[in-house]
Amino acid sequence: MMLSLVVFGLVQASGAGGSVTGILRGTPRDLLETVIYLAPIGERGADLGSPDSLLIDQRGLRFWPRVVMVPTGGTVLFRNSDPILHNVFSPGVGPEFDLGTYPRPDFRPHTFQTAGVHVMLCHIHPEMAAYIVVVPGGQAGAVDERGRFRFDSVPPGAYQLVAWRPRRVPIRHDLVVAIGTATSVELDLSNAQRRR
Ligand SMILES: [Cu+2]
Repeated sequence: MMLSLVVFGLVQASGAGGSVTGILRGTPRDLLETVIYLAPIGERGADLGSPDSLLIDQRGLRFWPRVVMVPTGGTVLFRNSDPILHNVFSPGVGPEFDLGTYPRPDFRPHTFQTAGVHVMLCHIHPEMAAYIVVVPGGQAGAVDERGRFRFDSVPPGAYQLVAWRPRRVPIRHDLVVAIGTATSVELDLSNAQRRR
């Protein structure tokens, strides 16, 4: 099973900054479902430019990957790779939408303008679910199979580091980045409370 969690990478504009590295402690299942991101506190974040689009596959009656993060304005392509029909719809954080029902190998895009956690579902298979975490002005990080993550060339400023996963209260950690600083953070996912 692929354990790389976040397939979205943001290319920072060149310039001096600091780095934030760390490790998430948790079970393999915890790590598989977690996205981590840096959200600027207060002032609007640096302009991230137009993000590349990102793919979520419907395969084996599952959305894959199940959790992804995009900045505001990011586009996700939803592809059907199963030999049966699937549908894609969101009951809505912000506008509700329905991309319709379509066969393999079709795909349809959706651009996410509203920050928040968007739940994606299939009308045909109620057990299918994916989560799109839309963050304004944020930086997405990738978590490897041992829980390590890294953000480089982070512009100076105050940030909140957030580890998010479905059905849990997000773990948040405030930090300040200055030019040339290297910040290291350890977050314990087992402390995250269940959310009803
Ligand atoms: Cu389906």
